[in-house]
Amino acid sequence: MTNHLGDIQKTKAIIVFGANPAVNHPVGFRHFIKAKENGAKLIVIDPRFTQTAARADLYAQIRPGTDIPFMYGMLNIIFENGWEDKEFIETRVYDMQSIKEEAKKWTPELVENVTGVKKELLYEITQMYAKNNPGTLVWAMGLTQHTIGTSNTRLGPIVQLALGYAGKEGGGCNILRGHDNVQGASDMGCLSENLPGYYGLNEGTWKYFSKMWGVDYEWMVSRFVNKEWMHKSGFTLARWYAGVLDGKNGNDKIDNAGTSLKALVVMGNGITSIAQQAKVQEGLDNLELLVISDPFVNEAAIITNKKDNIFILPAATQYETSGTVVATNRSAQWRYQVVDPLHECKPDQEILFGLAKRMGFYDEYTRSLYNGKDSFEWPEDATREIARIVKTIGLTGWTPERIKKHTDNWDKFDEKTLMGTGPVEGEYYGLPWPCWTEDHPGSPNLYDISKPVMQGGMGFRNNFGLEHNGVSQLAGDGSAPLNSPINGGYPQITKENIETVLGITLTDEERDAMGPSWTTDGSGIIAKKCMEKGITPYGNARARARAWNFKDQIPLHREPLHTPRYDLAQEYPSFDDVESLFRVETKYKSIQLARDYSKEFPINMITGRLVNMNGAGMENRASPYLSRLTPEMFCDMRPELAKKYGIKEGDMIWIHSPEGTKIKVKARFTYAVAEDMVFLPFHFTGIMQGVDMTGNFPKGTRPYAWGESANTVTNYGYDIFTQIPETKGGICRIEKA
Ligand SMILES: Nc1nc2c(c(=O)[nH]1)N[C@H]1C(S)=C(S)[C@@H](COP(=O)(O)OP(=O)(O)OC[C@H]3O[C@@H](n4cnc5c(=O)[nH]c(N)nc54)[C@H](O)[C@@H]3O)O[C@H]1N2
Ligand SMILES: Nc1nc2c(c(=O)[nH]1)N[C@H]1C(S)=C(S)[C@@H](COP(=O)(O)OP(=O)(O)OC[C@H]3O[C@@H](n4cnc5c(=O)[nH]c(N)nc54)[C@H](O)[C@@H]3O)O[C@H]1N2
Ligand SMILES: [Mo]
Repeated sequence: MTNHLGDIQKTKAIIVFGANPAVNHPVGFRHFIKAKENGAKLIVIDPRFTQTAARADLYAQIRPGTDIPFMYGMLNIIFENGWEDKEFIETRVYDMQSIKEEAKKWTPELVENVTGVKKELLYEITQMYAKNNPGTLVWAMGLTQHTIGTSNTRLGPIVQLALGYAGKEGGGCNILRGHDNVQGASDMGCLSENLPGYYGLNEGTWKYFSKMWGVDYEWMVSRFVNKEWMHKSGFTLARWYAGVLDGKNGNDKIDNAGTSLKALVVMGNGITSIAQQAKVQEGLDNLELLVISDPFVNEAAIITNKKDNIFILPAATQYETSGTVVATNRSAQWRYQVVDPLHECKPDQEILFGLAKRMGFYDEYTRSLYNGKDSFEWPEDATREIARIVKTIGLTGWTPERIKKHTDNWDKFDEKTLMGTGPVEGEYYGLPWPCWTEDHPGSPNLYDISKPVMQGGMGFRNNFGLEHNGVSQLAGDGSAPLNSPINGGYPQITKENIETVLGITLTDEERDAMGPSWTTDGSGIIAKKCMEKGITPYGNARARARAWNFKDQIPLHREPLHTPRYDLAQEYPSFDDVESLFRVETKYKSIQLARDYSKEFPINMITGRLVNMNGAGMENRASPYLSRLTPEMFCDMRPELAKKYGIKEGDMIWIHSPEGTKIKVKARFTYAVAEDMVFLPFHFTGIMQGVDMTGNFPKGTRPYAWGESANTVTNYGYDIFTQIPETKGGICRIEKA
């Protein structure tokens, strides 16, 4: 999220692509409603007429997976009418021209054909959005869960750049994050392709982290098969089972240093929430060891036929432990323990410490927490460690004391600006990152040059060199943060260029202590010097509309792997298959173009959320009150569609997927979905393709609701960059059970 929820109150227009905050972020949605009360327009683009859409001024029922044509359609109209922000593009963007050329192809007629949205409505939406300045662009899972999810999430910001809505109060990209602390979890390196703070896996970063963790780099190397494997991404959560199945029985091949996975340790994930549940079940069945650390009976243990070597460790909940969490807008909060861990529960860190002890690396694991002292204080010393090491996103100004003070005084911050008063005056709530130094107030809105750096201002990051093909990557004149000593762009700050760029002279001591660049400067001197001068350590560059290191340099439309429009799949085919993506063979074109699946599977299928359930749903289905609202798994469809198949409301139906899997669910009628579409919530499990597995629950632990999992029939398909499953673009066939 570049801005924050309260900032949405300052906008003039909100365009929502594939998010349903009225249901999934109901507290955050209050700010949308307040914005509307202030006169802002709300536009919703969603294949379903959701509760959010019900509040919209304009709503477009888009065909799943066609947001790129829709956005190019908007850009086409914007450029045709000269509604773009020419100065912004001139000084702060690299290569909008390529986008303009692609947008020309997407005439309103073509967009209507591909997306199903009438060209008059497209025009009306574009005009409303472009004429109400600034507008904010909001998205969530409706954009990401596609084979082209990454391209979707690049084109949204490009719309903002074209209109000059980036880096502005009331503008920006407000991406609504999911779980409590999911922002913090990804910041901390819970992804398989990076170290904490999004540091890439290369020798330089491993050496930096080894040094900062106080462990020998060679020891770190010794933990891997060899050095080469230190630089490779791991498996993703979405496809761990492929690591177990090891290419056998027609499963995707793996590239895992010649071995397959034998054991799975799960901490805080449902497992039943990932796509391809029939494969997940096969993966679970073939494990030698399954360890689940969870406050609830995680249903991964229930849906497997495995009879032994399954252990459920009772993890404590958030109420039984403390530490920092990071909100969707990058603000930290201190979470205080409410009660001691109940019964034999243990907080996650104690379980991890125990694991490290038994695996023989507890000393190395905790050394940096000690940081030279005799003992460490949990979790305060963990926060200090993070602040010492993570420069890239600017966690360097966080201290437990500062964060606690913010949490303790949270009533003294303004919700629209995040600015504090009284004891917290001059600081933004939760020190939203980047918070460069202990004197820095945090950054409420990213890339905002209307503020000085010491008040949260900054340009775009210089991360891709100084020039590309002879074109400067640095920002143009007049585009530096307010009061900057430099008028235009500047490079990211290194030991080598700091004196020239900042116009300072270092002492010998400073030079000796300083790391090679702002990202690996353990001494913190680079950040400190930059703050004194009002310079952003990461430089001031152009946002790239064309990213030359991506498969698609500019975002391109590619049809979902399983599309109801085979004609369009031939015109806008998916990617070539990839031999190893996060260690697993990942198929695209070979599946998409194998045959026209839509003849047999003519119905669009999308999945999503219910207000009373969360994620895999075990937590909520263990509550009789929440379960009562949706006591069983169902499928939303229009009565017109149901009639074609002789289905009446409340009938049980089979839903079949192109993979040959099926689920038996209850039909529920609604007019919220299009006539050729069904919608499935993904919060249920316990029944696998008609087989009730709930007898596997230990006595007295069966939840109050269970059913088939939508993810048994979600279709194969993974984003080419992140490997997120294509759970929002698939097809199916239905029949009365
Ligand atoms: N009650 C509740 N709240 C939650 C959660 C929960 O499980 N329950 N989960 C949390 C988590 S982890 C997350 S990530 C967020 C997710 O929050 P959202 O992203 O809002 O959740 P979804 O309902 O999965 O999907 C949003 C919308 O995308 C639409 N959509 C599907 N395909 C497309 C498409 O191709 N294009 C467009 N434009 N729209 C499409 C769907 O119809 C749906 O209305 O919610 C969080 N909040
Ligand atoms: N078809 C389809 N599938 C989807 C999606 C979709 O839209 N459609 N959305 C996807 C998205 S965005 C997400 S985020 C996932 C969500 O899916 P999951 O991450 O599986 O969702 P949760 O049910 O929140 O799982 C959290 C687990 O952690 C446990 N837990 C809670 N607190 C703690 C704790 O303090 N410590 C430990 N160790 N465990 C704890 C809970 O009991 C629960 O079992 O689903 C994904 N799957
Ligand atoms: Mo999520």
